[in-house]
Amino acid sequence: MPQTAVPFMQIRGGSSKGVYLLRSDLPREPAQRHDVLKWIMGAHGDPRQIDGLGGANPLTSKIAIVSRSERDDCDVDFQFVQALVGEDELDDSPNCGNLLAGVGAFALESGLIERDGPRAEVRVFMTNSGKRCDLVFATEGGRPVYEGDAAIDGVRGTAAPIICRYHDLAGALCGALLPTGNARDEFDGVAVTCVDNGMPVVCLRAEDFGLTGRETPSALNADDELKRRLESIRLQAGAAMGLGDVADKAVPKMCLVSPAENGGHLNTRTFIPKVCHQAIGVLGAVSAATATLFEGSAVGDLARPVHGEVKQMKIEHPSGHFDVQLEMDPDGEAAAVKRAGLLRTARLISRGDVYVPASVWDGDNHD
Ligand code: NQM
Repeated sequence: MPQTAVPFMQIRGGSSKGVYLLRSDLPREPAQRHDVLKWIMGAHGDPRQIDGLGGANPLTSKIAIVSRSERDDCDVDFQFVQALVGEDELDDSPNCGNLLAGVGAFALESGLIERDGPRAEVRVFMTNSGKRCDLVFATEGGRPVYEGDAAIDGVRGTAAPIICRYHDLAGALCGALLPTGNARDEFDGVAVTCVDNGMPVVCLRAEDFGLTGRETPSALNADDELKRRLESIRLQAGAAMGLGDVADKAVPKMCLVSPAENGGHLNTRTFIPKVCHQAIGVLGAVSAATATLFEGSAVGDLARPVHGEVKQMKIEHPSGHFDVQLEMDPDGEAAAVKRAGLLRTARLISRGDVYVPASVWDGDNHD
């Protein structure tokens, strides 16, 4: 039996890379779709993902599923799926602000939507979080412009800017900005602040683990005792955040915080959740910044204070810094962020067909 061809694009979205698919090109039935996605990525537990398109790292083992939105206030729906490296599992609970950056380009390139003029605004409904983000970027002849002068950490050179305007991030996955109900909790005797401002993140003090917070990701990845302690706290914090048993989930992320040293507001080393990020995730950065703003936060005193209703915060990470603009809600709970503005770039890398065995899917039963 011949294999089944599934059209795909591979796009660098922000500082991640993913396989972008139209929902209508995938099986309608969820269990079969799940199977097909695993085959597309080669995500059957092999950490090298040798039999698929996955890149053998959490940042390159990502999937975006896009469809036309039925909502009046959005143009397209975006579902993010993380193929867990080395595990025979997919996790569609978290969102990804990096892959999101490529969704507008994919929607135009695939003909899902059309835009005229020099600038497109694409309103994206993020199905993982039930929240909206508007992407604004340059276009020419109805296609995205990729070249430009915007630089983001974790990506060489420059590219055309994509402005990402997030709406209502608070409690995106856990239902509350402070999912445990507290600005500070303690697990295994370590003080933490658990926040969900677009991404569930547990913030800890690097010094509580005998670290400066400036260690390289490879040094931290080689520290088995640190990883064991973080995972023990993560399992307890995840349950306390209402996420249930998180052993096989990509959230919550674990963020070690220390004082900034390069003019920023705070310095971070983030585990996503078992491997240290070379930079920091987009929504992870928004949540980590927010964690420092609460009265009584476990990491508040490590951050340089910022004042005003619109807070520009510079989050340092292993390969540079990430600028977050937080527009605070003056009527909301302390540290409620009304809108977050972020700069990303994206680039179409390849497009074509990816093949799955016909015994897994014969190509029928799609929308
Ligand atoms: O936090 C890494 C990334 C991410 C996710 C991760 C992301 C986000 O760098 O919004 O972008 O936390 O797994 O792509």
